[in-house]
Amino acid sequence: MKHKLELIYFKMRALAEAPRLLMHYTELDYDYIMSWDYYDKDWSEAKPLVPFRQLPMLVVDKKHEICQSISILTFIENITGTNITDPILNAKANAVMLSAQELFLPLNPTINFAVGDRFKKKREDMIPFLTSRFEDLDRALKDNDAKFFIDDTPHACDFTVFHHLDLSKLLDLTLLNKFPRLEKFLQDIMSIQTVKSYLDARPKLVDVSIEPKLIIDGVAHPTGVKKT
Ligand SMILES: N[C@@H](CCC(=O)N[C@@H](CS)C(=O)NCC(=O)O)C(=O)O
Repeated sequence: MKHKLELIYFKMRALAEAPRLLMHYTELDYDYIMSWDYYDKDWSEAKPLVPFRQLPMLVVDKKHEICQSISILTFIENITGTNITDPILNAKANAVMLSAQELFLPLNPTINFAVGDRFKKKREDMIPFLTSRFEDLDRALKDNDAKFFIDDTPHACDFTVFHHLDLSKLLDLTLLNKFPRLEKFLQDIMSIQTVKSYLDARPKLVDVSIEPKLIIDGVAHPTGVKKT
């Protein structure tokens, strides 16, 4: 059954990214809608209307509101048949996904919003944590001996890892140098044609640490929850 899918979010490269990557990989049609266009309200007024008062949210068939990025990913896997049915492998995939998701804070807000000395301080503070988590992810890939974290096709956990590793390059381009297996993983994801097309077309995130902006349809918009 084909569903109508509307992904509601903001001007940020953060938690909507893995769901978008998975939807492009599985070639699912969806509309990406800014919260102010969906609700026709500022975020402060829209927030109380969202079931868990944060975004992203996936609206299915104009009726079902699915919050929490991981629930959105799980739903997409289930409707596209890319879910992992083996309970052990499914649990292992979840461990990878949740371990990557823990990188959200402080990585994503720092890249999308922090500037100047605040950016530098946050970068310095988080590098030990990022490095240690990268070691774990690197080991998980090596131990697994497959192209991706579970097998030779990417799943939600792979796109979650991809998003955070990819974002870390905007924090410090050299961070992943010590992890050639993770770099290879990034290349393998980026070389999937449907994913590559999305990555090439998505809004570019520029002026990180100075005045972060997304280039949407050729226009630079400050990152954030406000209509510009
Ligand atoms: N655990 C949630 C976190 C969602 C979240 O932190 N959303 C942020 C943007 S990335 C948000 O809605 N910020 C606006 C607010 O909290 O008012 C998920 O994975 O979806």
